[in-house]
Order: sequence, then C-alpha cells, then structure tokens
Amino acid sequence: MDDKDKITVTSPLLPDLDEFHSMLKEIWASKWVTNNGQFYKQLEQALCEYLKVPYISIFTNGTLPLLTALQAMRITGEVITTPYTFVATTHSIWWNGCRPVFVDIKEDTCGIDPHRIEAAITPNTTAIMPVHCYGMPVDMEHIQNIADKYGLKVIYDAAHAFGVEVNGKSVLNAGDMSTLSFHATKVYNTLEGGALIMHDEKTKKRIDYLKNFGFAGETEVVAPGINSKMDEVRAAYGLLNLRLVDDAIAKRQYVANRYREALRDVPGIRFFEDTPGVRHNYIYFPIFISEEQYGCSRDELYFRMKEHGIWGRRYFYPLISTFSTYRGLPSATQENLPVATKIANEVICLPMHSSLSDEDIERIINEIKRP
Ligand code: T4K
Repeated sequence: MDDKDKITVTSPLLPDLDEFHSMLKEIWASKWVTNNGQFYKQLEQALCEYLKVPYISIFTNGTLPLLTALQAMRITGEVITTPYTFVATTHSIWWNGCRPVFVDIKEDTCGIDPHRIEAAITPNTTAIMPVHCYGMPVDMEHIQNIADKYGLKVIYDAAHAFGVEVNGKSVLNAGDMSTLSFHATKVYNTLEGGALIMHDEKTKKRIDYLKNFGFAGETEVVAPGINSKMDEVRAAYGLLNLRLVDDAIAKRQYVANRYREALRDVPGIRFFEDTPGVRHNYIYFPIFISEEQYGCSRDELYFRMKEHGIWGRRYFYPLISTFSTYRGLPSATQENLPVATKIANEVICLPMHSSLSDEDIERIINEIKRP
C-alpha cells in the first residue's frame, strides 16, 4: 500500500503558513522568544475566553500540568484513578511519589465509575484523578460529592476535553484543577503543548512559579519548581489555530455522523451517540467490537484495516494496570477492573480529523462492513 493512500487515526490541524510566517517575523524582530512573551500572554487570554474558564496557565505539553497540579496541591499517599487512559495520567501520579489506585470505568463514557470510588478510599487517599476519556464528561457532581465527604482533592485529566461543555458550562471548571493537552494529535494543538485550569488568581500565581523553576522574582525561589513554560513560537501557532478550531470541530461532527449513519445497523459494533446537553468535540471516534455478533475479533478487524491502509488505533489497549510498573498493585487485578478489561479488548478508534475526505470515510466504512 502506497503511503499516500494511508489514512491515519489523526492528522494535525495546521494554521496558514503565511500567517504563521508573519508572526514568526514579529518574534524575530522582538527577539523575545520565551518566558512570558506577548503571544504567550495573548494565548492565555484568548483561551480563557474560548474555553469559558477564569484562569489558565499554558505549558509545554499535557503531561507536565498533571505533574504540576499534584505538586501544587501537595498530594501524597494514594490517588484514585482509572487504568483506561493514556499512560501519562498514571505516570504523573507515580512521578509524584504517590500510589495510583485503579477503579473500574463505566461502559457509557469509558470514565471512572463513581459508584466504585468509595470502596477504594483508604486513610491514605488524598485525591481523585478522573479522565474525561474521548472527551466524554464523567459524572462530576457525583465525584465532587464524594470528594467533599472525604476531604479529597479532584484533578481532572481533561486532555481530551478541549471545548467540551455540559449545559453551556465548560467541564474544565469542575474539581480543583483540570489539565489539557495541545499535542499535535488533539482537536486543538500547539505542536506540543498543554494547560492547567484553575479557579483563582492565587493558584494561578503558584502554578506559574512552579512551571518556572519556582521563581517568584529575580532572586527568590519559593518551591522546587520545574521548567515547563510555553515558548513564543508555539503560542503564535496556538493563536492562529484557535481561529480554526470551531470549523475543525464542525467537520469532525460531520465525520462522526457519517460513521454513525453507516455503522448503526452493523451487528456487533457499538459507538457513542451525542449526549443531550453536551457540546462534544469529537476528538476520537471509538467503536467497540463484540466478536460474537460482528463475526471476527477486534484484532482481526484492526489488522485487516491496517493491511488496507486504514490505521485506526487501539486507544486504550493494553490497560495501564497490566504494565510492569503497575501490575503488582492490589487494585490492578482483572477482577477489580472487569469493564475496563472488556472495553480495552473491544476498542478501535477510527480515523477522526478535519481533513478526512468523503472518499476516505467511504473507504473506512466499506472496510468495516466487508463480510
Ligand atoms: N492524558 C491523556 C488522557 C492523554 O491522552 C494524553 C496524551 C496525555 C494526558 C498527555 O498529553 P501530552 O503530554 O502528550 O500532551 C498520542 C499522543 O502523543 C498523546 O498526546 C496522546 N495523549 C495519545 C493518546 O496519543 P501516540 O504514540 O499514539 O501518537 P503517534 O505518534 O503514534 O501519532 C498517532 C497518529 O497521529 C500517527 O499515526 C499519525 C498522526 N500524526 C501524529 C503526529 C505526532 C500526524 O499526522 N502528525 C504528527 O505530527 O500518542
């Protein structure tokens, strides 16, 4: 198969090159390339408005905000999370010297099952880190009630939830903090990048210190910080991409609807419908294969598609709880995680991005429908 015929799971949203070039010229003229530059400040402001959040701090990627949020809140001991996510979620807990405690997910969102959280709480639990997996909002009210009851912090890994709203309100305002990823593979990207969303100015100030080595002034260091500031080049790129993101989401919605229409009657294939009241961002289009009804296994379909140039991805297989670092944890057993185990064995994320053509979509659908 020719590489040009290959359809990948995603493709980055790219700004107009001439416009980007003009902004690069401004950066070159100013000779200010990082550390709180003009475009950086503009991007933080523009993102607050677009995302309907009060405060944001932008980062070099989506992993460092997770690490920094845990540091900022001095989280210790055990952190409740799920194994059905990208490894960055769990690694951020581990890198902070904490122990992840895995709780199973719900089939209708692939997010944490709030009904199973209380049973996982011990005297060492200090926080919950839920994930809005595929941008599907988890039950934030239920989670907050549990957190309030036990005095726990809630940090949302909202890497997939750029622009996702429930009844007109951003999901990024839930909990104590939420993180975003602006990686090239996301709905909105700054090449690499990410952000932390918080509720008040004091916390933003502290986060800004932490991501700048802990500096609170020229000579004062208030914490063992790290370097995770976004530079001017990526901030400029981000400002341009922000203008394109609504159209990109609309195009993704079109792709999702084409998939849904075509696959609704295929036995053994499930997918998410839109949730009433939710503004989805269509970051991924996962389908779940029931081998018995579909007639072949997830992996058979996955490799057949690949053979024909359609590179879906099995996000998130294998489960994080099966990796060597984590499989010895008491919460990592298959018996504790029946839904996550099942879903991880059924999922394929179909190609989903704003530059898919009608012919591409047709090719993908035909491959899935092929007997
Ligand atoms: N939390 C969650 C829940 C996350 O999903 C992620 C990241 C994070 C935290 C951490 O955020 P970051 O630190 O990454 O900002 C990708 C991404 O690297 C990762 O950002 C993402 N989640 C994860 C789910 O997927 P890979 O290893 O699958 O990506 P890769 O390089 O195989 O790319 C996938 C496809 O995308 C390629 O086949 C083609 C296309 N692509 C990719 C790149 C990089 C392009 O067309 N152009 C490109 O430049 O991890």
